[in-house]
Amino acid sequence: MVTEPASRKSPQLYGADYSVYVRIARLALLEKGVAYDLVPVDIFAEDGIPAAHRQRHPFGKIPAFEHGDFHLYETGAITRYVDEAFDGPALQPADAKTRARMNQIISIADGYVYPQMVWGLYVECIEKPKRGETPDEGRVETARGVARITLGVLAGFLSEQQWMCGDTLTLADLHLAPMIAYALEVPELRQMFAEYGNLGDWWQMVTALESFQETQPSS
Ligand SMILES: N[C@@H](CCC(=O)N[C@@H](CS)C(=O)NCC(=O)O)C(=O)O
Repeated sequence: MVTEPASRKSPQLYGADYSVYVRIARLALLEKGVAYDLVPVDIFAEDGIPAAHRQRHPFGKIPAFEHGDFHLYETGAITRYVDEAFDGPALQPADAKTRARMNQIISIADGYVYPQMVWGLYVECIEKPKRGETPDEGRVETARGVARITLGVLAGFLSEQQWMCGDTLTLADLHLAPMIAYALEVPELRQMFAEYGNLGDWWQMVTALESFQETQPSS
């Protein structure tokens, strides 16, 4: 976590460190070497979403982002902006086909990994029992099926390369990482994941990133 307040011109990221999407934005900022302030917002607070946050994000989600007088929400837009507006290593492939692949993987993460592997498996199988609630078996069964397809697809993208889009880290890896971190807390997902050696190799590289270690959720 960034502990020292960054300068006023530095970007402000509004959110909480447990959030998958806030972590994706933080990973991109850290990989670019951009100093930023993480401004705490708890959208699950008992008294509801703070009014000031609704101004920043009309849909009441996190993260929201500010760079000077430029305001932005939606994580994919934030990470692409961070990559393009700041110096540092490029996090998007220059080649049209590889960039399209990166965007495809980000869509797969948003469309299938987050709803099914985070909500359908992690929340149902880990979070709900912790709260004394019973998992919805139908929901878990659907999520299981999508997870199987997703892991096969991701392993396919990794064949013959280290990162999702070639030999360098891109926004696709950063978008998937916080989602996979929650999903791997589910024992049956860990078993499915272990069937693909290249996914395991990729995960080792992801978890070795300083940015990944620095953004571990605090609870
Ligand atoms: N499409 C949004 C999704 C953001 C999102 O779903 N954030 C979650 C936290 S990881 C959230 O704010 N959830 C609160 C809610 O759904 O009420 C993005 O890309 O930023």
